[in-house]
Amino acid sequence: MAHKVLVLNGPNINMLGKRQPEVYGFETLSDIEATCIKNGLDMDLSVTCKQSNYEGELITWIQEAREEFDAIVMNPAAYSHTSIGILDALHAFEGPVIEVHISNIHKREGFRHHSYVSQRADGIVVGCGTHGYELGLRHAAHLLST
Ligand code: CA2
Repeated sequence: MAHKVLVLNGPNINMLGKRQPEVYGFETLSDIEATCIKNGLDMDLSVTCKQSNYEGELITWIQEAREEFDAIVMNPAAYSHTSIGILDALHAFEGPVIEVHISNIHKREGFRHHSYVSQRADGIVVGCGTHGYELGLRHAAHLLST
């Protein structure tokens, strides 16, 4: 049976393709989600995508994922740099967690260089553009198969 992977996106990712294309490109969240589902099929993964601008909603979805999903691929967006709550929720999730950032956060402002989520992540994809989601899914598939 296909492994189930939750692709979670945090605040402002719903604005992709509408503003700051020089940083994040022209793809929209819908484009990214459609590509994740398609790539997932090629990797024998059943992918579900969710996005929220609310920290508590993301935390609830991570808690619920314990029952439903085998892995999480997450772009926590700005909450990467601030949220101990999301880190704690991810610590309670037992499967692989892959952190994705579209931009190279280490080339940007100092406040983006640290991610709380990285303390839990089993893999981190940074600065590969939206292709990073495919790389994250591929690594999740690899970890789930070994
Ligand atoms: O590079 C990434 O993927 C980020 O997680 C994107 C976040 C940013 O806060 C992180 O530091 C790095 C921002 C998400 C998109 O924000 C937008 C804001 C306005 C217009 C378009 C996108």
